[in-house]
Amino acid sequence: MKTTIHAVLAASVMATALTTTASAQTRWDLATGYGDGVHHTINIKQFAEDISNATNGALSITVHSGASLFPQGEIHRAVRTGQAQAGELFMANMGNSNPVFEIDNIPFLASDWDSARALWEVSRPAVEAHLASEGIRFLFAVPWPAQGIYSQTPINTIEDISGLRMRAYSPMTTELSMLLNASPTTVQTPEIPTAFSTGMINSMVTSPSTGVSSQAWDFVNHYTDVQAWIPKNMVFVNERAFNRLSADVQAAVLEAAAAAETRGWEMAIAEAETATQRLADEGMQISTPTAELRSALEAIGQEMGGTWAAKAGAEGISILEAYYSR
Ligand code: PCA
Repeated sequence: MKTTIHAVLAASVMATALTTTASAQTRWDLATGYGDGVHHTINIKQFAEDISNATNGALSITVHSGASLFPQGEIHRAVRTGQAQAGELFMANMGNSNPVFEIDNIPFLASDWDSARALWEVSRPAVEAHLASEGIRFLFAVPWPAQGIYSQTPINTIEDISGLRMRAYSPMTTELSMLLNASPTTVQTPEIPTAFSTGMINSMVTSPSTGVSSQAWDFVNHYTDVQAWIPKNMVFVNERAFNRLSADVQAAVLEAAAAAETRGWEMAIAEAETATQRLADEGMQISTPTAELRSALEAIGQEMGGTWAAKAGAEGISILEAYYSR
């Protein structure tokens, strides 16, 4: 009889232990608007896998790519309200919350990798603080390769852009397009092929990565590699969801985030070359901008920088000062 009671007790203790282990397993959904082929999504999937391995599965993150859980325009709200625990967003898409998120969309402010890193270093604390004020914890940011112009005809001067129906992906690209006397239409990456094939757009400014993922060669023949700016995507998590994790799991998330940021920058740098080569292999004409085009675009960049600084106020000015005095 005694043994039986012991056996029953042991069994119930074990059952409790198992339940505890099972309930310690947390599942997060991570929403992104970008497809599986781009380096951002590949990197995020690796991030999720690193966390699962480091925590023995205590935190498992499902990556919902290609806007399959939320469209790009809803990811910020979804993470803020906890409908999705985590998300990835093009940083400048949060320009309505604060202009600081748009700093990496100013043409020619930081258009090589070293400058982009320096700009990120000085703007990161403000980005983190603004997200924190909304109950969102920043995890990591990864760039796109520098942005160039896709068009059906060669772009030698700024006048060649005038009148084009140009895709925009953010308020800053809309502003740029208007300053170029083109007509902007906002189109998210999954809709690029349809926007071209229906004639809604006949040109765009984006990276070689997005040119490849949208198979730009089906619609345009020219890529002018102006390297105008290096924008970033950021990955973030609802702060309450993060706080519910044990200290060990939190540490694993932060460690995987730091690794993802380092890896993501390396992937973007490699991608700038391989994706540009792919555009050429698919028959596109790749050209560097003429001096005339470059200086006209730089003048527009200056103007946009001034508009941005006026919007961003003291915080923006101090970030720019820190950037210029590096
Ligand atoms: N690709 C994204 C953002 C910047 C980029 O290179 C897009 O075109 O929407």
